[in-house]
Amino acid sequence: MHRIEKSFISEENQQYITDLNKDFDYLGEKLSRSGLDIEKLTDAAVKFQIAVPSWGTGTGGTRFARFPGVGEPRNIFEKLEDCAAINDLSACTNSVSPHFPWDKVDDFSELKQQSDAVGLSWIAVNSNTFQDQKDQAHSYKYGSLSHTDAATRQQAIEHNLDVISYGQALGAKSLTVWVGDGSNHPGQQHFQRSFERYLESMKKIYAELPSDWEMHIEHKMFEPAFYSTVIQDWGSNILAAMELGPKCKSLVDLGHHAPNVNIEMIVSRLIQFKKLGGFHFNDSKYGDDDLDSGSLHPYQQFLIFNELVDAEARQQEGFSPAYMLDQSHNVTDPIESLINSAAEVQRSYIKALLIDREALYAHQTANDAMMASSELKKAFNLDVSPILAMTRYRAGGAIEAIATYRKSGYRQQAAIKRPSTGGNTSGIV
Ligand code: LRH
Ligand code: MN
Ligand code: MN
Repeated sequence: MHRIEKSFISEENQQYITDLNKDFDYLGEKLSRSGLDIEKLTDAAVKFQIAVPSWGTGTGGTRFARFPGVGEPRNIFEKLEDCAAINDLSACTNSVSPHFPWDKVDDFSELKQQSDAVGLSWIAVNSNTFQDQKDQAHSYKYGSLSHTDAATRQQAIEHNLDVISYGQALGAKSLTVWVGDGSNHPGQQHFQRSFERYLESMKKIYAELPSDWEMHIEHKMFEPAFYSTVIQDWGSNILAAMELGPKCKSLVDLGHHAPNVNIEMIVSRLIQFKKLGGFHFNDSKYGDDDLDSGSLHPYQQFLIFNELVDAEARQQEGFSPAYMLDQSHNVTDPIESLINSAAEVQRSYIKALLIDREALYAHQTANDAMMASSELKKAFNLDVSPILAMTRYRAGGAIEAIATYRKSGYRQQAAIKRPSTGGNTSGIV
């Protein structure tokens, strides 16, 4: 497996470290005036990790076209290789979330060995019953876990059970279920009956969940179904999660809501009822655009982290969400987008740690809207880049991750080693 040498990264860091030390010290001094300890914040940033989606390492595409980049990974081992490069540089992406059967694996122990060797673990295995696979007995055209036909539902249930066993072989601890089930025409589907069938199928999967696993349900408002979806929103999601039991929680993909929906408030509700399972981070302008995290709405992302940090500070029971990226990269090098996006999510976390919670609570109690929102803005407006860069440096990553990646020639070498197959290796159509 090709790695970006540690020695290369540390040599590159040499040209930036003097300036970084100055910026870090200056920021440390500034923060200390507000009673904040930059070392504590840096320790928190070092601990913050977000998983990379295996499917994000290839160029995405739309239903109109896909424009493949050079040196794209052609299989799960090459995707793992790219994930290692992302983690080596970003130092905050130490796990991978695989998707089956997009990730075809003949020998799980070999894959596990390789991931152990590069210091990556596997979390949240994803099932796929939203597409038909070659040689599949029953089609998912009219749904999977909620299909009107029992044999089709059974096939979808068995696939999820297979995915759990793949996850066990890799040491994963949760199953994420997103179904495309829904309808395109009013009247096409009986809303209650389809939800009942979905719940009945999910109960069978839940019953087989290993005792130390969680099951995460992902809701999505539309696409591929354009009139209704069975798990349309967080309401249907939490109802299903409550019906299934304590090991079932909701997963929030930021792109799966109507524009302008108050996602941070959804997050707060899920936390309150111990139902926040995890996130698929991305950004969006219109729908499930899967744009780079923080590229459009960094304030919204920060407000979500305000809720998360609040729950962390209050040590809320049942709070341990899994953080993952879920993006589609159409015009950028996926490795660069994933490095950058991971850092943008980490940035939101660190900024949320700057909020003076006691002051905020006091403004809330006093109904002082101006001061309460100013408290948030004060944290958001502070540039914490030196903390992020120092975190990478101390954890063995690259101070200037994108510049170092480009200079390493990783993509050029991948282009030689991985000649294009012309096919779609990311699995995204
Ligand atoms: C659906 C989704 C879900 C899938 C992934 C590829 O839009 O967000 O998480 O598994 O995209
Ligand atoms: Mn998703
Ligand atoms: Mn999506």
